[in-house]
Amino acid sequence: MSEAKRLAAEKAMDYVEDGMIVGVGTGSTVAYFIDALGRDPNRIKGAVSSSDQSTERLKSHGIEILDLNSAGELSLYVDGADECDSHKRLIKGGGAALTREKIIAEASKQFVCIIDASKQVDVLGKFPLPVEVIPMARSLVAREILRMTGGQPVFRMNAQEKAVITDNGNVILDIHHLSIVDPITVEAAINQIPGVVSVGLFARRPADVVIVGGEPPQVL
Ligand code: ABF
Repeated sequence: MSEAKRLAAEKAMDYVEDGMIVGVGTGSTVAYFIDALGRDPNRIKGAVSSSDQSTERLKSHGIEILDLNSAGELSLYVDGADECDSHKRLIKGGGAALTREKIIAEASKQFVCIIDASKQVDVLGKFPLPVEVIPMARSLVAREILRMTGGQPVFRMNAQEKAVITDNGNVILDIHHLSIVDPITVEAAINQIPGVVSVGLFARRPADVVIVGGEPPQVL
């Protein structure tokens, strides 16, 4: 799949204009996009990054990192996704960067989502839905989500069996066994639970353009 990811990332370069500040997501597909930006790092004014991981890669190419508060509204945000439905609604957060990704998506006029075909689904929810949670609220949020959705919350651990800690110092619950037929309602309901920082459903603010990598790439 990595060739498809690379092809989607290359196609996203069509949306980059000289002098732009580009919002940059996280993940292996976005890594190809960062490398493409890095071929001519001075073409853009800089990037607003969604994660420490992307920040490092952008810096390694000599691309300036800008603060969203000073950048204002962005013209373009490019990011990957874990699942995408036919309405361009997404599940994101497999890389634990969902909160910053959501902030940048909201701050951007155009959100271009780059995926390979394996991410396309009819109904969202097969990929466990990530929810970023304030550590002290973990059990409360897990109980509420179970009651509300019937989905099974799992506390995300790393390979060393330690809690995954986000760039914001919080933890992640992954909600398994969901079939999300009304993503806007589910997004709003989970967001209402005290202790939830953000939910990895991008339904209220979906992608504007989806590029599915292939020969040729498909632009939806
Ligand atoms: C991030 O990277 C996400 O929100 C999503 O979890 C993931 C997609 O990863 P990849 O491009 O590595 O498949 O943007």
